[in-house]
Amino acid sequence: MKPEVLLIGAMMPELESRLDADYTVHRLAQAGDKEAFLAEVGPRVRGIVTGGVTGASRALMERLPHLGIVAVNGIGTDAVDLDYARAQGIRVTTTPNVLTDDVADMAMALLLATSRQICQSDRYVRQGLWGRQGLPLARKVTGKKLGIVGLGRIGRAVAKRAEGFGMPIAYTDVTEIPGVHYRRVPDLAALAEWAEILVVAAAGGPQSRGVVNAAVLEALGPEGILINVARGSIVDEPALVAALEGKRIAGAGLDVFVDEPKVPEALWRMDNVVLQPHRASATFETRIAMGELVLANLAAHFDGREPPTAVV
Ligand code: 8YV
Repeated sequence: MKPEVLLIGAMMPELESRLDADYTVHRLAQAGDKEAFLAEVGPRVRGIVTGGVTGASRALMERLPHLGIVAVNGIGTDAVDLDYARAQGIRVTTTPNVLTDDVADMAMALLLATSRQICQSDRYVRQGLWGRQGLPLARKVTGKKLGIVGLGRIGRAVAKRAEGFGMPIAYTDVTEIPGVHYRRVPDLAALAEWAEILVVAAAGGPQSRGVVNAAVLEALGPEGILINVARGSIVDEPALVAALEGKRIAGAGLDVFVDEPKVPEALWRMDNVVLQPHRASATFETRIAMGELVLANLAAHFDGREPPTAVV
């Protein structure tokens, strides 16, 4: 008998085929009446496969009395009720390390695209405006002061790349990060005041909710650029829109939003904003590696072994 798992969101077709080979997979996204679907399959489900944003709420886990594992196809656990999982003895696994480079690459891509007006200039060429109309000058990247919010694996990978651009680097984190030579500025507004570009690379969740607020954006200032590749919840989104509208910051490069896939429409119209549909880990190579880890965690759990990348 194959163990039964609930798939929330999609994985690459190759990986879903492999999931189908070893498990009976119930696809929540394909269910018309989700309530009825969960009432029917819920008692048989022993594992959840979900994304970093979709996670697993307490309300969902409560409907699955034989749930033993939540395998997150991502690094973020802010959408998983970890306390409930811990209390119920439910394993939670993530896919660390394999996506670090891609997310840091995306931070640099957004940083470059926003500063150098790559998307705006691309639109200018496609609209046939070259030769007929001017374009404002862009902002230099090399040598700009970079503030990093959250110096975990991804934050450090961003710093490493930024060193190649000759950028002085400082960071805010809850503790001093050992083994790095970057300056820690514990107060986020002070970091923003110093920085010319602020990259958000912290974990989501209640401890970071809204910490990039109006005061931090004010401190970043009218020449400053905000990049977010972490979680939309870390930035006070209405305050960000207001800061951009009021030209209190110069621009933003955003891969994540508070209520995905909803993106505030005010941002669509802004030329100084570069938008991505939460795609930082969305490369072929990385999604394969993430999926392999999901499968390895599930296999270990159902074989009675320790999952390789468990967080609970
Ligand atoms: C993924 C993420 O896009 O790792 C995370 O926490 O948010 C992203 O890498 C997401 O998990 C896709 O399922």
